[in-house]
Amino acid sequence: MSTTVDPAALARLYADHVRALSARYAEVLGKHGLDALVLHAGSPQKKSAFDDQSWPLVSVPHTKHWLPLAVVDSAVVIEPGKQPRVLMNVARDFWEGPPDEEGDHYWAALERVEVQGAEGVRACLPHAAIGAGRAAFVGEDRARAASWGFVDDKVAPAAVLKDLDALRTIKSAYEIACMREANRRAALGHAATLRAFVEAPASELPSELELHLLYLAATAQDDPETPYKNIVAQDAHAATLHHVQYRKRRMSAGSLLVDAGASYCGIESDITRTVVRTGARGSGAAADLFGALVAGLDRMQQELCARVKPGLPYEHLHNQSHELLAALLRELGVAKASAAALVDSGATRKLLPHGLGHSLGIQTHDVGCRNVAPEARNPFLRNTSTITLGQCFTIEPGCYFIPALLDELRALPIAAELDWKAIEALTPFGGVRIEDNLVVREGGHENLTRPFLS
Ligand SMILES: [Mn+2]
Repeated sequence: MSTTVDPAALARLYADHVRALSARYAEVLGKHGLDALVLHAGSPQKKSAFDDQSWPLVSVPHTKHWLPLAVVDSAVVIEPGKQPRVLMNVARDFWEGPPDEEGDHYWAALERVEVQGAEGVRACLPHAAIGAGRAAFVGEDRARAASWGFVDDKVAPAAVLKDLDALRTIKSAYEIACMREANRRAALGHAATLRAFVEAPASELPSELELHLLYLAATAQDDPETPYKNIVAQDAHAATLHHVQYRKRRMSAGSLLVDAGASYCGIESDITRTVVRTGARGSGAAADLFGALVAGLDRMQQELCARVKPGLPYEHLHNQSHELLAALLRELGVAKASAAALVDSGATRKLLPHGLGHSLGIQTHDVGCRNVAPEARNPFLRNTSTITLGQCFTIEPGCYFIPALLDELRALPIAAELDWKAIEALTPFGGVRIEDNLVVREGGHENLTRPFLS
């Protein structure tokens, strides 16, 4: 796929990224008495012990902090004072070819050494540091670590990993530029998919599978390359938060929820939009009510984004999302109880069971922002950090009609103050989620999604 990123600017940003990351790695190494870190790209994972197929390699995320390196038995070697070295495994048999590399801006800042297999990597490792117990292996293949000479307590030491995770919560200008491009690409997929669904005549509605394939085509991604399995859910399927079992047959399809992203240079986006067919294409008053819910959630999402600023605990924003949802339910006539009662009774949490969002970057659910447990009423919240300059995270409020949770809602005393006719009319549409990707700026934020997708 073509890119709008200027290659010269990207190379400059990348050089700065590597310089800053090298300094921060050097601090972590010093703290733990280490002279070197070996970041392993990964080993193939068998799909089943009973056949010979492996999953596509998902590289150990720590290598992606430097570069996307989805090449089996390659490694990045970090030694303070030396240029970071990529030991690139170029051994090939006649069954498989090399992966397609996007971008060549890496090689002005990193040293590239081509090696043959795991044995070739071993020959290039810092043996003195490994032998003296002053080097650690970062990866999940403990057998490979042993074969490279690492003793047990130098294989993925938890204290080192925790400090490396902390480095990932603040994004460099390079990572933000990549995330912006990942948002631009994902937006192409969302626009194509939502348009195909909303504009189709009733007799030619695309199926979930057709919409999933359309998204892949519009973003030029193969299914295993997407940051996470696309969620493409029509009607009641949208009440399954991670619906990935795409129906091949057409559904009656009043509503469509698409939660899907894209990657650029290993940095990911994660976007959700929900639409409903209304008016002449819709199914009457229920579709119109659901349309009002979608529009209300969209306003609410933008209000929450507007409140993002450094110093605010993310969990406060999460709690505010419940207050705003309660107000919206009252506005739509779905609830008569006070907003405070709807929140305090737990009613809003039956309709919005997941967290407001999560850190984003190398991984869709990136690490380092849940170092303390959330309040008991927010068990699934993945971000309990204090909002900090340079963090990237999602803001993704929703409202769902999940049969099992509606049963629990019906059992609460506050159920008498809900309009169950309206809830029953909305249930066949499944639910709504609206999700953007934000970077925290001085006094506020930059929305990386909205410039490309309303
Ligand atoms: Mn998300």
